[in-house]
Amino acid sequence: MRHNLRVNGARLQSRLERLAEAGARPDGGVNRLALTDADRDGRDLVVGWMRDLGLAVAIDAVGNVVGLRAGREDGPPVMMGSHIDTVLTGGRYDGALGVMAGLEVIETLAEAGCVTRRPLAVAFFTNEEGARFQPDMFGSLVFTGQLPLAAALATVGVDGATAGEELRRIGYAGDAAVGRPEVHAYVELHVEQGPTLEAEGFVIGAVEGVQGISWTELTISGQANHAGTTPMRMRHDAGYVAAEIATFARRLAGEIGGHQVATVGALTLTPNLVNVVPERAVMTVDLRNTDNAALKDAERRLTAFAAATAAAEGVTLESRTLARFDPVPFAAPLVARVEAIARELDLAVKRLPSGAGHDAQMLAAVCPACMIFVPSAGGVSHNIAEYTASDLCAAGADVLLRLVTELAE
Ligand code: HGY
Ligand code: MN
Ligand code: MN
Ligand code: MN
Repeated sequence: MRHNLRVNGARLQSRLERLAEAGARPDGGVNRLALTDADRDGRDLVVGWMRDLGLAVAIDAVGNVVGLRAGREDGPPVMMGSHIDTVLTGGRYDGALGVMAGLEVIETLAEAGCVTRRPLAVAFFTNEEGARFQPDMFGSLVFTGQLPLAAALATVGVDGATAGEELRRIGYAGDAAVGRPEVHAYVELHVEQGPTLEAEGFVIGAVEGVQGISWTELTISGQANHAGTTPMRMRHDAGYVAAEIATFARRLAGEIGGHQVATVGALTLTPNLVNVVPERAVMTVDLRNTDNAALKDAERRLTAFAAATAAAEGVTLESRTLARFDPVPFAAPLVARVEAIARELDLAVKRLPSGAGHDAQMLAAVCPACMIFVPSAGGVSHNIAEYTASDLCAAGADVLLRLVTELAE
């Protein structure tokens, strides 16, 4: 369907602001950790908007929510979506933009009296962030048959809560009868969360794929001892080994170069007291690279260093994989259409990989999938200062509108 429709940027902005009130932090950020009360408040708000737009809302047994708009014909929908859960120090765009833009596309088409041949859907997937429950993206993993439902429901979060119980507690345990619907194609609008588009003066990112992601939890067990009386040669200092591993990870990323990144985001010492040699350290290591071979090399080198350092200090080391995803390419014809549509709309567009994980990488296993990026101010995300100007959000939503109406004919 050829059209010159444009979204209503002010309405899109207003929904983004309204959703940001669910889990609003006093410092202006957003904290909607998966399956918390704030997540429930956000879910209730979005489901209400879906119903106001006349969408048929289905909630599956892992809490994924899909709003469906009938087409002129039946059949698998063209789906837009993302997530509405956030990290603890989140902003108002990561995930939310893709879902709010999907609603805006539906409303723009409804106002214009346009009914596409194929049905359209707007979805948000449970626990994209993985900040509370790992692995991340377990909602879209279940939705695409890549993780058993039981495994997701049994997941125990960093706070000791069980995902299945939390889903029931917030009223989103859904309906086991809601299976895994077929999807004709999936398009996700998302903020870049990195510096490239803004730094190079582009408005739209035609995302070629998502880099590989490796999340590991290391538990280091040594011996608590007196900080003053214990000679250095007699220590089994779990905190020291954790610090060595963190420093090694940082150096390793520099040595490997390219897109390699390494992050020790969580580190807990026990007993965490000024005058006690730490007996235990629990830490996470996040390694990513667009090049899977290089990522595997980084994993091997980090594992070897951690084992050698632990042995030398006389501490034990246990390793647990929290998530491991190979790089995922998006459908080349769709990436090309994102690029071409951006140009038709006179929006400067650049092809680039995604540094962050996204639900689109899971949908890519079951249908042609792609992503549209818009710039992040200062390249900042997973930070309360996350910001993307409303005209850039609207530009991304215009590309989404045009692409999905094309795919739905
Ligand atoms: O970590 C990620 O890339 C995503 O935000 N869950
Ligand atoms: Mn996201
Ligand atoms: Mn995120
Ligand atoms: Mn993400």
